[in-house]
Amino acid sequence: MSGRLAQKILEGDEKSAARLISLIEEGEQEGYRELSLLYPHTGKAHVIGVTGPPGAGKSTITGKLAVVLAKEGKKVGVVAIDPTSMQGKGALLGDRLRMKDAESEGIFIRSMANRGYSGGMARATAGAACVLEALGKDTVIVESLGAGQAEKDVFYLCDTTIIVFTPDYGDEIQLLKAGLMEIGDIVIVNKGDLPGTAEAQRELSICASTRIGTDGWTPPVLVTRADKGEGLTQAAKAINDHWSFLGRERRQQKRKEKTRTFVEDLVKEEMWTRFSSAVRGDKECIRITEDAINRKIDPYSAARQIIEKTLLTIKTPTED
Ligand SMILES: Nc1nc2c(ncn2[C@@H]2O[C@H](COP(=O)(O)OP(=O)(O)OP(=O)(O)O)[C@@H](O)[C@H]2O)c(=O)[nH]1
Ligand SMILES: [Mg+2]
Repeated sequence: MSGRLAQKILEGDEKSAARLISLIEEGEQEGYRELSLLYPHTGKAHVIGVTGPPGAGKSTITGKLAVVLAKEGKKVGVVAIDPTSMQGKGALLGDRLRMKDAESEGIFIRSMANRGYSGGMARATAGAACVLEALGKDTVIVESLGAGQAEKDVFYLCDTTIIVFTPDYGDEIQLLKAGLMEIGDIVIVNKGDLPGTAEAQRELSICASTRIGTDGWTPPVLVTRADKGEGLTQAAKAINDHWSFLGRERRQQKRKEKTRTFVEDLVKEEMWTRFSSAVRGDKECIRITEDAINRKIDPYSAARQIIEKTLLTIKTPTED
């Protein structure tokens, strides 16, 4: 175990932090070894999630909020999961552009690719947040598209989650809205310059007041005009209020539950990875599946036979 990167990160070296995040993103075992050395140094930072539908203004809000919070004296780091980064570097540059104020303030920003796999994203994001904290950040903002379960998993890791909507969301977003409202601690109606803003705020306030799984916190519904930087001081205040509301006890409780879920998810993910690599190309497993296709056996028995056969042969992946 080298620990060289970990050591440099703890000394505040940003290049090493960027390097380690890349290793984690690529799923390299070496990255996880370094991360394990950082983990004991973390757990105190305020992790803030910013989510919502595509184009709602998440990056603009994230960049401007980062600046407001930094001006309050916080040490801010940003992780942005880019929904379109699979198409190349353009989108990452787009994020850069939207967060240029933050970047010029010296705020550490890291864009990560959304590789389209579930679970892996939460794993990489949690890792990146941990690296930023080890680097000395006390406030970490995570931006991600709030669409599928994988994206939602990312927010299991946040202390405060902000949901960004716009006044022009259509009916198709109703379900998404309901799902997102469950995890939101602060709701923002961005693009307050568009018609329908007051109505959207009213409607979302009703949703917020009936939030499921209520912990005594009613999510405030704020209006912003992020491109002009309007409303972000209030948003920062809401973030600070929520942090105070959580206090030590609620925060610990929330993290306890989230860490438990996260560990379970990692077990599921890793089990599945190991299981599928054991099954892949295995002649007997292929034969069992074919028997099910030809109705020689039923699919339930086929699945059981494959599991029983494979469990004995699953190996620990080699470290390098
Ligand atoms: N009219 C208006 N446009 C805004 C406002 N805030 C952001 N925008 C614009 O909306 C567009 C999308 O903003 P982003 O910040 O990239 O939105 P996003 O949610 O991060 O987008 P994705 O990450 O691609 O889902 C950009 O062109 C912004 O300039 C606003 O308050 N009003
Ligand atoms: Mg964005």
